Amino acid sequence: MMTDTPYSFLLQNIKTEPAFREIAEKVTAGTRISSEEGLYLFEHAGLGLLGTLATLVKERLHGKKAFYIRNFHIEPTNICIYHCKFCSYAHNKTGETWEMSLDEMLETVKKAPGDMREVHITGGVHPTFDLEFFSTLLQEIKKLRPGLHLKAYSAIELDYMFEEAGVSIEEGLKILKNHGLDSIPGGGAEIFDPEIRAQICDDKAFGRKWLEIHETAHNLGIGSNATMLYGHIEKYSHRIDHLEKLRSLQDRTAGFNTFIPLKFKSANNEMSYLGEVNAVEDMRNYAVSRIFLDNFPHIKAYWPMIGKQMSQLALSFGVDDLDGTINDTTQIYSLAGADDKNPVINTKGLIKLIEDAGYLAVERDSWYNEI
Ligand code: V47
Ligand code: SF4
Repeated sequence: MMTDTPYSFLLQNIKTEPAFREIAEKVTAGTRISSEEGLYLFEHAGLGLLGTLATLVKERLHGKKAFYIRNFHIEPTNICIYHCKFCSYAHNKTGETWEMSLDEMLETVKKAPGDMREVHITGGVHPTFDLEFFSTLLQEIKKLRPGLHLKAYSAIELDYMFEEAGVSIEEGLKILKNHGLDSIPGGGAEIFDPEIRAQICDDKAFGRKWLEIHETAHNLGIGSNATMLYGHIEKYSHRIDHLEKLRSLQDRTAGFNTFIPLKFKSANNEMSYLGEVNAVEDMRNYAVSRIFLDNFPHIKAYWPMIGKQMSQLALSFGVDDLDGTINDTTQIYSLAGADDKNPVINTKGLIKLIEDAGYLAVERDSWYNEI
């Protein structure tokens, strides 16, 4: 018998094959689904069923709340030693090269409105921006704005920084933590499967290194986010493998704050010929992620990537967080053809976006404490 929830009636009336009923019963009862069941959902489930199940999971955790944060970005450089085929941002793709000095980055911090709670720092992997430079950056920002949460450097940037400095992951992370690092963003995860990774980003850190860096961070009390780049050459089985690896790491550490699916955007890169998956696939992907990652407290739709309207829709497919009040300093997606060419939104705009979609806008800090 299906557990009684506001969705029981709906679920009982979905005319489905037994496999769907079994999965629906598990999700309704709060029982974890297996990788095989996750794959089955990806391969066979329709949007209606996925939306219903994902909403059930999301509302059990957060009710009608949808979170946002006041944050801004610093992208130190677009110079990158790597050659990811999906990237439209690095200097070897755009033909333009830029790097920010320490003073310029500190100037950005000084100019940021006083109510900002978080700065997200990430960019290309510059050959000479080293551990000392990035430690100093953190320290100087903390001096200027002690209350600002520093979410900085993807595992790919960290891997290069630590290798060059000749320190272990643990030593490197301890140094950065002592200089003010609060958490690590989710970038660089792409797809963990080695065969797919070899075809889309063959020269940067392996998936297992990404996982090792995040696990070590969690063990040192540094929280982090996780991402997955989807909608290119990967198959559903690779997505499930990726989600399964994140779920088991989260079982060990509980250190991930949120999961952010990143839709492959096809403009101006070596994988443009693939085009992009449609909005239905985006919503299915959010929903399966929400259902499968039962130990992740939050699922984030990064609105500069899918656009404001699709972000509103995503709130009905398992998403509970729309990231933040980004200014136009982030270029990763605008260069790759994001729907939003000028990703700027203020707090009022973000609240309206959420409320117009029928949800309750809740401001959060970087640890998802409600403000
Ligand atoms: O790792 C690069 C992705 C990531 C493309 O932690 C692309 O809160 C799609 O990780 N199409 C960096 N994606 C950005 C990132 C991120 C974003 C928002 C929030 C957080 C967080 C982290 O951007 C890269 C790569 O996976 N990316 N090029 C592209 N053409
Ligand atoms: Fe460099 Fe990141 Fe672009 Fe890869 S995705 S080439 S690591 S900037």
